Amino acid sequence: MMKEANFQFENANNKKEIIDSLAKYGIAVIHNYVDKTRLEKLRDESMDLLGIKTKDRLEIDECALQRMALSDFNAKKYPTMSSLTNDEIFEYVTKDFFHPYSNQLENIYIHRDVNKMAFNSVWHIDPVITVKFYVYLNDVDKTNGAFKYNLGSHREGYYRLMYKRHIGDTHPTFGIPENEILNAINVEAKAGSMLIFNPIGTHSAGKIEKGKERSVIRYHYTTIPPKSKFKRLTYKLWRTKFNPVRYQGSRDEYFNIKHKSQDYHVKE
Ligand SMILES: O=C(O)CCC(=O)C(=O)O
Ligand SMILES: [Fe+2]
Repeated sequence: MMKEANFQFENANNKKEIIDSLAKYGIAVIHNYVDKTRLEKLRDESMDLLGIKTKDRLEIDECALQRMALSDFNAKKYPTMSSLTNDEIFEYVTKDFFHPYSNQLENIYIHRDVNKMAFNSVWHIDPVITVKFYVYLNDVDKTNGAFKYNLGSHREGYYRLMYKRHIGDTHPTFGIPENEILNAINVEAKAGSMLIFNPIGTHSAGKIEKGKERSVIRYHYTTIPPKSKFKRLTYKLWRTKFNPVRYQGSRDEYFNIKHKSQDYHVKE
């Protein structure tokens, strides 16, 4: 365990350190980011939205998950949820994370898990490149679903993901065996705390004891890939030294080099 790892912050003032933490550890935690007034509103709007039966709403026992594409999200009806993303930190982090490519807020997720964790409670990496902003709506500790992250695993995660892409494995979530997890941390934090994380690093939702619950809201940002009509044709040249794929890449490759493992050619 990297005990000295500094991925936790008391406020969002030191933005550069926050992005450096995201690059180094795959996660940055800003404690008590959302103040009480905003938190109350965020909670009310989330619970209201969570109650609506949309086509993307999932429900298991008392747990419910609402997943919205930004195009389905009514920003006027949910002003606090929507305006949170106007905070400086969102643009600062996403700009840096995807540099030099453009990015978009693609999805918003809200979920409330009661008595158990219904989703995402095994160690896994997500199958796409995103950066997520994730707010605890109640106080969270190890007994009610503290988020778990394997520090630093996003660097190899990127290469895992590219390997999966290149062998054509498009499974929705890639599980990682427990015995490969070397630097696990639990994010215990108060309501209003914000986690910013890179989900190609190995992570998991924590377990929830009976009688307890956890509510969260998550904003998922993705890149917007440059378009190329020749992409499919030229893919065939992938293993040759003319390798056009190297330059075209895929959507998964379009984010800042500093969030990937940086190797170089060793001279011997
Ligand atoms: O609910 C959680 O704490 C885990 C969520 C998760 O796996 C994700 O956002 O990719
Ligand atoms: Fe995930």
